[in-house]
Amino acid sequence: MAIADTDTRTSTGVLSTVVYGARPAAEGPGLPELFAWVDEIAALTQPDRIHWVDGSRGENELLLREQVDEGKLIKLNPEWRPGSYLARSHPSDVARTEARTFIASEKEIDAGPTNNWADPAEIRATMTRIFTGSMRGRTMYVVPFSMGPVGGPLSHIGVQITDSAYAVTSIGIMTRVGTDVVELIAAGSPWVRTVHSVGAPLEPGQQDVEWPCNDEKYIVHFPETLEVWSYGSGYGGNAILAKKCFALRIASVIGRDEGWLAEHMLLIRVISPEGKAYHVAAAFPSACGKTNLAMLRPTIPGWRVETLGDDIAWLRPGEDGRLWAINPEAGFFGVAPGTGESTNVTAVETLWGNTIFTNVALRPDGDVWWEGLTDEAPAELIDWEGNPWTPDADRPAAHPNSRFTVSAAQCPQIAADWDAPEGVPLDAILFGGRRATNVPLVLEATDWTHGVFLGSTISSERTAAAEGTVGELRRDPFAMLPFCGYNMADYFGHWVRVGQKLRFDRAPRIFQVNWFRKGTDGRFLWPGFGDNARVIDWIIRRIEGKVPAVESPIGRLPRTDDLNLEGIEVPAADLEELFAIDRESWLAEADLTEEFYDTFGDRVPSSLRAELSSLRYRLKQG
Ligand code: GTP
Ligand code: SPV
Ligand code: MN
Repeated sequence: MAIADTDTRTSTGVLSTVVYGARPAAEGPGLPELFAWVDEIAALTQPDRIHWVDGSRGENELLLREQVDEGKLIKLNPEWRPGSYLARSHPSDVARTEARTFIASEKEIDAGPTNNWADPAEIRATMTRIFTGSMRGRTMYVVPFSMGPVGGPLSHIGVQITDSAYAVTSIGIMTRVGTDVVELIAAGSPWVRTVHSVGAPLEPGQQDVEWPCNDEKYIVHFPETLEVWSYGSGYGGNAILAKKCFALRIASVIGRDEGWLAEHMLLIRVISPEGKAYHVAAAFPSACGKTNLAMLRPTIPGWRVETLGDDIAWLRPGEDGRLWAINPEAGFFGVAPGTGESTNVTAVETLWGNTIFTNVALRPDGDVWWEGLTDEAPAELIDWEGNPWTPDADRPAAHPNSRFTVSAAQCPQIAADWDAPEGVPLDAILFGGRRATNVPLVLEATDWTHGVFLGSTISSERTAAAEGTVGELRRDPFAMLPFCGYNMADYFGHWVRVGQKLRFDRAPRIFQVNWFRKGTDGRFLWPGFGDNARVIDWIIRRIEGKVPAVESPIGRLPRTDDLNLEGIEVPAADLEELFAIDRESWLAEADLTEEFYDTFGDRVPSSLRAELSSLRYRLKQG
């Protein structure tokens, strides 16, 4: 059934009625399959209505207005934050739920020890059971989307079925939604099927809640049939299935089979004082600084950064022997806390309007606030759970994983060609994590294989982006632990093989960085944020062959004199500590790496085992 809306924005000023939600009137051999699938899901989930999303502005406005009317979104004061909304989730539904995320590959070994495996036939039966009638009393939206520019050579398309209007409006920001995708499907392009239900059917007359969800949650991926089924959560990566579920878990499997890489990486263009452009991708775990680096404002004169992407990059070896990258997304789903004028002014400017905020605090004047937006908290707020809050409260006003959803095009330093279908050629890849100890500020790999070894050994302290104990150190190779759709040891091997397809003198150089090393007194040793440009500056001088590096057992380090520290005060002792290598701790890390590798049995590439042996050898040498 279609929804009629009265559109007052016609040029003549005359009221006209626009109808949204109708099945697209496309034609082509691919359509019967799409229509049959939608019918099949509707028969299973039994929604009251089906709404085909066309991605138009008018439709988006209608969906937002409906959510406000239903009490699911709060419209922010347009004087401060035009076109913007606040959503408050259920307190139990605030982050990705890794324990409830499954890879249902035919063979358990293909999911590997780092994923929760589910038997596809068994879990399909479970999905059929829990999705039966799960959309009763609700609208089922059909959202055709493209990851990457529609029809681009590196792009992939999919359809999400969902009973959450919040998800629809979020997907509208994060991906390219529209009828042109249906036309590609009609013409026979392959597409990924994703199904999402918050798992909260409404009985006739039953009052809906602000944030419907279910205590029982399932995020299930079928890599062989390119399907995602997500149940019970309305939040972030659990509900915007194009993001982690498709663009990382499913896409990593497609990439394995087709010879490319789907990565949890930001993507930037760095322009040197000489005007030369370099492209850098960086993989850091969730809430470890990707959005911040993606929007870097260098504190050293002459340097500029253009944003290309902040969370996901798809990398493909080109005919020219270089590694080409696109950002498949169209928006940012960024961490709010810690985002402020002094840390990420670009993000603050990006969020001027047209933004959906989730789980941040509400100001009395109808604007939003979160920890770190300003140095001082407003005297009065409504916290993320809807309760009155004052600065003397002993809890944060915004949830630590509260986020903003905003179009990439709104970023003031977005690259003019950020959505170029062919992408950009990479000059450097950075791997990082949140490490209070051991890992130096920056380290250069000796070659591709050593770089892959570094990526495979990344550990990071847990953050609020997923359920679990914040601060606990865990392995997060390539920042992909929660996002790799297949056996991670095979994934390491795939990285090695992709390197072999690149021309050795054109492959991106690989570095490890750590903005989070702390002194014994618990404070960060490195100022971070805009000053991270100083590290990028060294990296680019290395690429240009302009500075020598110091060999160390773990990789190549800068001579401290080569770091541009003009204008900042980093005490000499801090600088020394930032690069200190404690052989005993590194030998202990090597033991842990071996233990980690052993969990994969004999599937870890022998070249990485060899890297581990050489590392130990170098560490034991005087
Ligand atoms: P996801 O969206 O979860 O993938 O996170 P992300 O990797 O994009 O992390 P983001 O840039 O949002 O940063 C997360 C937190 O780390 C924020 O609170 C930032 O303020 C903080 N952060 C980012 N960069 C730095 C840095 O250079 N130094 C320090 N100390 N903190 C940083
Ligand atoms: C992350 O956790 O890495 C995110 C947020 O980017 S989510 O989309 O919820 O996965
Ligand atoms: Mn992320």
